[in-house]
Amino acid sequence: MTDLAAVKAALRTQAVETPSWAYGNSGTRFKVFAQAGVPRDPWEKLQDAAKVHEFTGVAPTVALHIPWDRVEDYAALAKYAEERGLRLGAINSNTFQDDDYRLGSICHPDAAVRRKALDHLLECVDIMDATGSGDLKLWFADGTNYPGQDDIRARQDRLAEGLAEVYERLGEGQRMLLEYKFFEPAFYATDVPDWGTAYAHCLKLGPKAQVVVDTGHHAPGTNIEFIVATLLREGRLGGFDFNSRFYADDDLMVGAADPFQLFRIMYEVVRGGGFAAEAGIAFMLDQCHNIEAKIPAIIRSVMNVQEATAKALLVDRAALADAQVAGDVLGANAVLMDAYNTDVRTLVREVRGEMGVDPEPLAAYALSGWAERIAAERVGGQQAGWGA
Ligand code: PSV
Ligand code: MN
Ligand code: MN
Repeated sequence: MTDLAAVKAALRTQAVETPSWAYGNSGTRFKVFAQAGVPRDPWEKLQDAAKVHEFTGVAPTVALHIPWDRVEDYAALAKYAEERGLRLGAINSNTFQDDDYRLGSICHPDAAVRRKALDHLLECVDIMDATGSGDLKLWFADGTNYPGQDDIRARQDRLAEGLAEVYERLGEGQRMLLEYKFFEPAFYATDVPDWGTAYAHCLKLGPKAQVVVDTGHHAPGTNIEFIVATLLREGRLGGFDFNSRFYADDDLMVGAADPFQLFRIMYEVVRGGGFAAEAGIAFMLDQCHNIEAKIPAIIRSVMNVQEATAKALLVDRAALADAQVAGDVLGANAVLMDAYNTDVRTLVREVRGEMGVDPEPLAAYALSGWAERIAAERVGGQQAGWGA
């Protein structure tokens, strides 16, 4: 039997980080459909993030992306967040948008370009100092399009050298979260294509270097929960970039394409002790809402993570262990499926009520008038920056 009070208590401690870029306009390389009321600057993104937190109760931090969220005074931005019940979360670097990065950033064959990229990463750590953020999130677009284009091994050496310099700069309570992605924008060889490569670099760097699992960055059929279990077991799972994919890096709402996969991932998190605050796992969204309304889509995503977590917490671990030890294949599978097939919507409504949050976040948001207000007040919304 699962202890329902304990499940609810755990759910009340949940924290999902929303990405600043999800609040802005985004699209594909074919078209960016501008929406009314989207934020015009990082301050307005925080206003919207505060609404997501207000109506869900479990989205207290916001990830920034530099330079998309560049401001004069980052301490002031952190204070602005605090005044709205938020904190600034991971600082995401951007070494992929300048012309200089055509052949890569910290793996580039030219030392001058590598220096430029590294200076940007170091600047991101300066920003972390000002905002109080604990995580530097690194995703590199580096790679090659053709066999022979550059030396695969030399690029790994440059990567290791660059990461080591950034690692050295990290202060007390700061971490480096290294993201991997199997392809795109490079199509022949990506320099950090998989968790093994990310893990190998992190292992060399030290304990402040951790792997981040973006759920959209794997080949079809990849068993992501196995990766999660393995990284957790090795003490190297730094966090998640949650989203859904049907084909490539779709960045659709988490839990939309495959809620069962999200449940399986969350089960391994719970199983591996990763849900406890002390584990320090960052549960971030990395999404773009191209055609749907942004704030409701982010609220829905947070709810999807919450529901998957509730189901994962509901797994009767003792019964599962008994069935596993007994070699009861069908019985063990049934225990897991029982939890997955449980309708947890009433449970999470109750949890919200206990937290002083409206049990129906989407309806409450719709009634709040915020969407109408920002549509009237904000003219000329900002593009997320990541338009493709
Ligand atoms: C690009 O693939 C990407 O989607 C990565 O997942 C990053 O986390 C994100 O952009 C923001 O830089
Ligand atoms: Mn990501
Ligand atoms: Mn991505």
